[in-house]
Amino acid sequence: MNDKLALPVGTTLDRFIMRKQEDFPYATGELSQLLRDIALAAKIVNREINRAGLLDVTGAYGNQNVQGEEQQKLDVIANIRFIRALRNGGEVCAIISEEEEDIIQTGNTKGKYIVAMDPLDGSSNIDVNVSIGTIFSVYRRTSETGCDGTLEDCLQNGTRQIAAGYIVYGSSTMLVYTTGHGVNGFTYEPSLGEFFLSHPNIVTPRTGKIYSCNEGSANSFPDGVKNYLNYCKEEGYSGRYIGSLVADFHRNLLKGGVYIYPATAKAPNGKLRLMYECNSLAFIVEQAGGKASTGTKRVMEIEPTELHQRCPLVIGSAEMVEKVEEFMKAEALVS
Ligand code: AHM
Ligand code: MG
Repeated sequence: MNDKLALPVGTTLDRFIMRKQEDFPYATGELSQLLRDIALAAKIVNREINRAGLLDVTGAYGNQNVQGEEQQKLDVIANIRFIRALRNGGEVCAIISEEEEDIIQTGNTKGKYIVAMDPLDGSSNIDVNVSIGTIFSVYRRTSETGCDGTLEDCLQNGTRQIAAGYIVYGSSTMLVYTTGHGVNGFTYEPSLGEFFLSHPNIVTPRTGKIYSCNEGSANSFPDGVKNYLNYCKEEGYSGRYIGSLVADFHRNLLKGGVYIYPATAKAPNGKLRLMYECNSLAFIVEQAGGKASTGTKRVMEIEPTELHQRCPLVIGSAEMVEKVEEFMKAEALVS
């Protein structure tokens, strides 16, 4: 018999989540259920994305989201799928979504958790077959159960996350998540309809040779970032920018690198959203040994004041993020 056939099939996401639950002595299984609900929605969204060229789901929906950006049909579909899965699961009382201005109350007033999510990030890439992703963070509510989630429940800083993850819909579909005990990655096997553990205990390299930013906006980057980009070129680093945060982040997480979306003239506070883009990836990168900064301070320590707040983001290999901070600091001293 072929030796490979004698090997076990592998660890499914469900089994992994169950095993991890046993590591927490008082876990009641609610967070495990919540993670499984997210995985279920991810499978459904993955199916829709894979059919994107065949069905009439690409292109603009003729609507704009709360940030005034063009909403794609798949954004809307993904938003509906994730909300439905979380509502049906029963563990989540309120959701913040990039696609909706206000807090979404699920009606599960007994739910202990809050989810912040970008249901489909990088959506301008859908029509051209480029990787896109879902990003999420989970918080425990601070208010008593029995009523709707409150604004205070939703506006907790990133250090209070109890789980975060992303799904990258790419050459294969992967779900990567942390509950604060390291980072694990699962690859989707479509014929079996299961995610399998493929990247256990992800540790990001201390440094790398990839920098990722939209250099088209470089004229309006802070001088510290401009100087850092010159340094990257002198060092012979590679520039890699997909324009899909999850995909750029995922590559840099595995290979080592830094992703930078600083303040620009067009986006004076940066473009990316604190609650469901920056904080979620910050938790993951820190758990993998990397760093996430605004260029001057740790992202996860920002006290949020608005649901859709933006912040500059420098994220990736620890030494590269520190180097950007050094350049920013040097420039602040000069001016
Ligand atoms: P979105 O949430 O509207 O999809 O915007 C976020 C995306 C990120 O995925 C990506 O890194 C960034 O916007 C690209 O922005 P730009 O085109 O300004 O480089
Ligand atoms: Mg987004």
